[in-house]
Order: sequence, then structure tokens, then C-alpha cells
Amino acid sequence: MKTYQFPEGFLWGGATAANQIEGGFREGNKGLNIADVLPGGKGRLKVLLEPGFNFEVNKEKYTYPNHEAIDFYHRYKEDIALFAEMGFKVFRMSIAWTRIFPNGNELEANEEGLAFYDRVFDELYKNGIEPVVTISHYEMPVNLVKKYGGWRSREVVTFFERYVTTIFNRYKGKVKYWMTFNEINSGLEFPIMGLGFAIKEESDKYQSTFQAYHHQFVASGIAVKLCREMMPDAKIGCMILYAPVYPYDCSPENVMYALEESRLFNYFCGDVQVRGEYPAFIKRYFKEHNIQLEIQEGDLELIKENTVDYIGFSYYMSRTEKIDKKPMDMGQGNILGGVINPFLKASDWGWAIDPLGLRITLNELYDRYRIPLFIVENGLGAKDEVAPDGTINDDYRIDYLRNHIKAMGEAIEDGVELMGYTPWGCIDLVSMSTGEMSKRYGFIFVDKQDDGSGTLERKKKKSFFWYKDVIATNGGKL
Ligand code: BGP
Repeated sequence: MKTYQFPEGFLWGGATAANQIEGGFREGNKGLNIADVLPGGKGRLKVLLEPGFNFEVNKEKYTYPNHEAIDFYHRYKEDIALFAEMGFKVFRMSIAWTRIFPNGNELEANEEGLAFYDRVFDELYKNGIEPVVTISHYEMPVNLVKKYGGWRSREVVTFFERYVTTIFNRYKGKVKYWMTFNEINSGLEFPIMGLGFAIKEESDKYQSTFQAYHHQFVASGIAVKLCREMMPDAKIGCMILYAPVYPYDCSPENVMYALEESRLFNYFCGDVQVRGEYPAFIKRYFKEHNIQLEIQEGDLELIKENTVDYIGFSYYMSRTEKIDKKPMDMGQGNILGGVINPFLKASDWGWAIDPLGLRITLNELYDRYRIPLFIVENGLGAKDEVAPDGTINDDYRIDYLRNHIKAMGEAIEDGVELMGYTPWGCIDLVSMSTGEMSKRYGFIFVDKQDDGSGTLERKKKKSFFWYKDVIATNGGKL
């Protein structure tokens, strides 16, 4: 079997987000964020469209899986010890904005929240693990959503700047790798998570969405600038949800359509954050959809001068497109749309499994941007069973990850500069799109069920031991 060479110092690890692991949703003066008011269940991203949804907690009507999540808030020491046992070099996590500024717009930061992340970072260092921190991972303060309409409002940029200045100041000696907005482009598909608003009106689809993006790009420019000034040794990246878009067939119309879809979804945000300017294709799109951005003096210079150091991205699936798709062509559960690709199998949630697509992605991104890449999410959501002897034999997960790591090895041979790999949900956590616990990604099983029951006990799956070997051999043994 072919073996692969990964660069020395390759950043092997795992990835999570505060709202999906911490729990303690009201502890330490934490305020409510978007994830706290999203009920559990498959339709959770759609519930916002229900008339009268008011971004409040209504426990009579709904359950809220993020409120307790997997209780990392109290169990972080145990979890970090398990990550260290696997040999993690890095751990991707996020800071919950609402632990630091409970309402998002206070003048003073919340010391209890700041102290919590100090404890987590210290514990990571004690275990030889470097944190990789996402500044904003689908955790916008509810107050900013209700009062300001999320990123629609320019004022949110000021609040974000205060939040970023505070955490940079506090953690500047402790965090070397930062990322601004998780899956920034996802707002085009599910705007509530990243942009802080539901698509309700026609203007939200075009005008408000892209105005909100402009505000995020300015916010990102500010974060990069502050990072350079305050932490000259740190690296700061963007974070993109990447899914290569294949044309369904070789008809030039479908090829062009796939190209347009890919540019809008995969490249629009990257072009602004990496190249520092709005690309020509988006200017045409703005014209065609009558979008007029309000741009303040200095915004474009700020964006141009403060581009990111690396590209963090998530990769779960590819997408296949044709212009005249009919409902019967479309897959079940493919969160990004598109038609069924007859060459690929899909996960139980209908996400197309495509390891070669990862090699394609790495090459496409590197060809376009020529800066280091970091795969900060990848993995298989699956239902795991605990056997009567207590073991969890997740060979399907090992297969999935092995094939994706091989694709990374090939891309490195192609010449791609890849910094690291942090598979998603290295410990079972609450699923973003469904709010379920039973959609599991982890190397570590957490005894918690969809209805909230369970002891929260942690158990090592078979993949735990496999991944430990992968890291120990720097990808030599897959
Ligand atoms: C990404 C998000 C994560 C995560 C992952 C898996 O889009 O950044 O927060 O949840 O997808 O998705 P899901 O939990 O829906 O399976």
C-alpha cells in the first residue's frame, strides 16, 4: 500500500465549536446566542420562518440541545486529556461571544467568561496542545439579532471590534492560530447561523445579505489588522465552507452553470478575504440583482490591506449541478442542494461522500490563492452503536477519514501547501443542522441521546486508536 509523507510539524487535531460542546448556557453570566434559541429537531433551521418566532427560549414547546450540549464547560479537563492521549497537536474550538459580552454590546467584558477560556487554554498547554480559535462560530448574541437585525447593521461592526480587541488582549500570549467567521459563505444557504437573520423578505435575499457580508468583510479586515498589531507572531485565517461544484454532464450550459454556482458559493468570500477585493463576477451579480452596497470611506482600503494569512475550510461533500433540475433529480438531505451524483454514495443524511473531491478542492483553492490551506472540518456524521461488550466499532468512519487523508497526501504531492487537519466533532457533539446527538462524528463517544437522556460518560471508539496511530506516524500509517 502506498504511504504518504506529511510535512514536519503538520497540525493534526480535531475541531469543535463552543455552542455545540460547552453547555452551561446560562452559567458564568453567559448571554443567549442564536444556537441557544434554536430548538432541537430536523427542521431547526426552518423554525425561524414560523410566524411569531421571537428568538426566545420556549421550553414548553421545544427542546434545546445546546443548553447542556456535552457539558464541556465542566468536563473540559477530561476531554482535553483524551485529546492529548490521541496525540493532538492542535484543538480547534471557538469562543462564545456571549460569554465575553452577554448581550454583545456592553462596554465592559464579563470576567467570568474570560476566565473560563483562560482555564481551557492553560489546560491545553499543559497537555501540549495548541488552540486554534474561531472568533465567531454560529454564536451571534440574540440581543444583536433582535435589536440590530444581525449583520444587517453597521453598528455590529463596532461591537465585534470591541469583542475582538478584548479577546486578543487577553489571550495574546496563549493563542497563535485564529480564524474570523466560521463558514462565512454559508450565510448564502442558511443566513441565520452566520449573518444573524432569516430570509423573510425579498430584500433579505439580495440587498440585505450582501450588505451584511460587506459588514463582515470590514469586521474581518479589522480583526486581521488588530491581530497583526497585537500579535505579530500569530496567524489569522478566514474559514470557508467549500464544496466543489461538478457539472452534471459536459453540456457547456451546465458547465457554465456549475462555474457560476461555484464562484458565488465557494469563491466570493475567499476572493474578498484573500485577494482583498470584490471580484468582477460579483459586481456583475450585484448589477443584475440591483444590489447597491453602502460602502464607507476607507472600507475598501481596509479590506485590501488586511487579507488573511491562511485559508481554513470545511469539506464534507461535493455538489453536482444542472440548470433544469427537477425535484426527482435532487438528493435527500444534501444541505447544499444540487442533483444526485450517480458516481457517489451518500451518508445517512444524504451528504455525498467524495474523497477525490477533497484533492480537487485543495488543488483548486491553492491554484487560485497560493497561500497555505488548513482543513479545519471534515468527517462523517453517522449513527454509532455501543456493542454489548462496550466497544464502538466505527469502521465506516475510519474508512471515510482514511480515504480523505489519502486525498490530502495526493494533494501535497501535487504541490499544495497544507498546514493541518482537524476532523470535525472529534468528540460527539450537538449537530448544527439537526440539533441531534445521534448524528455522531467523534473519536470519543458521549453517552447522550436525542431526547437529552444519558450519563454524559465518554468512551473511546475504535477510530480513537486508529487516529492515534495516524498522528503518531505523521500520516505514515493509515
Ligand atoms: C459545519 C459547521 C459545524 C458542524 C458541521 C457538521 O457546517 O461549521 O458547526 O456542525 O458543519 O454539520 P452537522 O452538525 O449539521 O452535521
